[in-house]
Amino acid sequence: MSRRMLATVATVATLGALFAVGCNKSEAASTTQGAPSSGASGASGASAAPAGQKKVAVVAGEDGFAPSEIKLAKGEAATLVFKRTSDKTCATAVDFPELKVKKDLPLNQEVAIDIPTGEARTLGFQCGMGMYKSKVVIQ
Ligand SMILES: [Cu+2]
Repeated sequence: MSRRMLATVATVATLGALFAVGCNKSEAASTTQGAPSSGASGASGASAAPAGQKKVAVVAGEDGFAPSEIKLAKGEAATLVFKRTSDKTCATAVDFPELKVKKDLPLNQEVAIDIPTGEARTLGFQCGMGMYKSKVVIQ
C-alpha cells in the first residue's frame, strides 16, 4: 500500500516535471514568435516622441527612480520614458517642480516626458509626495 502510494507520488512528480519543461518550452517559443509584434507595438507606443530624439528609460520601482541621476547634453532634445514596475512603491506619479510637469505613472505603462535642454541646469524630479528625489543634469 505505502509502496504503491510512493510510486504514485513519484509518477505525479515526474509528470509535473515533464509538464513544467513543456511549459517552459512553449513559453520560450511563444516569446520568440511574439518578439517582432511586441517590438513593433513598443515602437508605436514610443512614437509619442519625435523620431531621432534621445530617449532615456527610467524605471519607477520599489526603491524609487532608476537611474536616479540622468545626464543630458545641452541642446540635445531628450525624452525621459518613465515606467512604473511595482505596486510596492510610492512613485505612482512623477513630478518635475521646475518644469511644472506632474504625471501619473500607471503600472507598466510608459509615460514620456520631454525635457527642455536649452540651458545647462539641474532639474529635480520626484515622486508625488517628494520622497524619492532624483535629477536630470543638463550640461
Ligand atoms: Cu513618495
